[in-house]
Amino acid sequence: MKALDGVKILDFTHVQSGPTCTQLLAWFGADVIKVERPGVGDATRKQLVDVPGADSLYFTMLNHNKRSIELNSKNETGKEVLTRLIETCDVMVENFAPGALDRMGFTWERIQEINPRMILASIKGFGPGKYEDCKVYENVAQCAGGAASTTGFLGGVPTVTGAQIGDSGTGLHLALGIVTALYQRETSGRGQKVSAAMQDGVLNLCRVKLRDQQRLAAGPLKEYSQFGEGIAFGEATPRAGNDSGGGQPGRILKCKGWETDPDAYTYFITQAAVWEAICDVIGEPEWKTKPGYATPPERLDKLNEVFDRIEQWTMTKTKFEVMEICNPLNIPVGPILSMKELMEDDGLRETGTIVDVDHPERGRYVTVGCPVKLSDSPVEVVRSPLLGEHTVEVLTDVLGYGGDDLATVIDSGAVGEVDKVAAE
Ligand code: CAO
Repeated sequence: MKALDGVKILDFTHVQSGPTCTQLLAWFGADVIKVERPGVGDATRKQLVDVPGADSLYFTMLNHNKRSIELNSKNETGKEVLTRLIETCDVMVENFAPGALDRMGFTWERIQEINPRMILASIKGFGPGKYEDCKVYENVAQCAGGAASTTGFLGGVPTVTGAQIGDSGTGLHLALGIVTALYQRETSGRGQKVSAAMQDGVLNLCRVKLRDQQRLAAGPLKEYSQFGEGIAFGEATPRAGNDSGGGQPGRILKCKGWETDPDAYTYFITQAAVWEAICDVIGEPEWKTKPGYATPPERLDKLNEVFDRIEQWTMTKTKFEVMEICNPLNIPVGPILSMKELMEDDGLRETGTIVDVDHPERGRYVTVGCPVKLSDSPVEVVRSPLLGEHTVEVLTDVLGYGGDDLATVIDSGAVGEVDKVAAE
């Protein structure tokens, strides 16, 4: 038994934002049927290829637990099959460029006519307004949603983050919208349109930076390093390097081995509640009572001095030793972990967050499993489908095609090349 057992998803998504969303729904038990252009498929299948002839990791890591049907949605027979899929499914998810679904002839009005219980969930770059027609990729969303202007170091260029907050972040937002709409349908009996714009999703994740924008009106942001450095604030929330985004000052500090290991660093938070323990650990016990150091407000103009001193100590320890010493004292620290270290982390493997998957074309690879754990709906990560692997299965088992009907659809070319012998 899985949480979303019985829910059928018509997955018309591609690249990253939409597939992230439908992969989550598949992990929670929904039957996700990915509709792909015959002979081509999701463009990511052949992007950043590392094993010639095999689906790329970009595709496989975003499309687990789904079925794939090849279908030309611009061909008349293809449109008939798509119409039957809309009749049968509960949710249709898409992240085409603005207007693409309408141009196929499947407007929201038409979809409601076909199936009034259908939930149409869409990701676009921007919401309604002057940019609504624009195509958008990850980094554009990070720039337009406020992440880039607030990431990086003061005086440096705006910077994008490695976390895919525009694509995967918006996919997460959309997944919540979908299950919420499914829940409302239980009482309303109707479907609805669920929209998530990547700019909005990024801005939502940058909420604390909009908080700081408004706090600027009340004076300098004292927890930002630039305050202690005597650098005046401008009109907008500045880039704050690795300063903590909350009320407890924090920094990334060098650890033993930093000269040769680019990830020999720790994040160190000078949480007020454990200040005394920090003073003892770094060998500055007099700071516990010394005027100018004893309380958090007094320290705000001395953060560079305080963190320089803490760093003198962290540089004598590895990032894991810092963790071992500070954790029992309740001092919040965290090692900077590389992708290599994460991939080899036994704990993450035990919880199913890092998983090995076997694939017929590419062999074994590592992926990120479901990051949300439901105690009554365990997740088993199943490899991504090959292009059109389930075309006949979906036509027959899900849509009820058979005999001459099935032969007509296959011969029309609308569903790509299928093994006709097997289909019979
Ligand atoms: N059968 C026939 N045609 C199909 C099809 C199918 N099964 N699947 C897709 N197509 C067609 C679409 O109808 C569209 O045709 P038209 O341009 O004639 O309407 C065409 O394929 C291309 O679709 P697209 O415009 O969505 O794709 P693109 O590669 O040009 O743009 C992207 C990609 C991501 C920029 C755009 O889809 C977009 O802005 N999406 C919304 C925002 C988003 O999700 N961005 C994140 C992407 S992840 O970084």
